Amino acid sequence: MEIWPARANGDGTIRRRQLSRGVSARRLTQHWLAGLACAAALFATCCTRLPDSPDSVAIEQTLTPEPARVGPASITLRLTDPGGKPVTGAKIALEADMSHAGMSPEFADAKESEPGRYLAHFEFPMAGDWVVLLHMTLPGGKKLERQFDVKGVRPN
Ligand SMILES: [Cu+2]
Repeated sequence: MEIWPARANGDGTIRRRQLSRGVSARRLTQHWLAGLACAAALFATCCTRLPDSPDSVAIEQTLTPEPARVGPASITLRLTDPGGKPVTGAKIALEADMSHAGMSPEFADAKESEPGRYLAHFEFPMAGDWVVLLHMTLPGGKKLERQFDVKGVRPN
């Protein structure tokens, strides 16, 4: 990932980059900082894209409609602990992004509809490839981040 030379350049440069990329440089920087903090932490307990460690939460997602198309969509997330028991009381925020310039991300919160099962409603405003990020806080305060691809969202 690109690292913005925030010290070397003025605000103007950052703002221009923000506009040209169509996403918030500040938000991306936060992601980057989170990643850095993550890397600095013990790898064994670290968050994203590592194979599930024994103490990690399994997440199963179901997207409807399937295949995805432009318009309203919903995602159901089932969180289970290593013993297969539902993980209740988690806070889950979704962020859906496209990679090209000029798109702003879509945000939604998932609500627990039954123990360990969380439902979020949001919208795909454009056809194409999306990435859905899950920002989760478990009841004990532990934070988890996951992402999954939603390729080829169809035009309506
Ligand atoms: Cu787009």
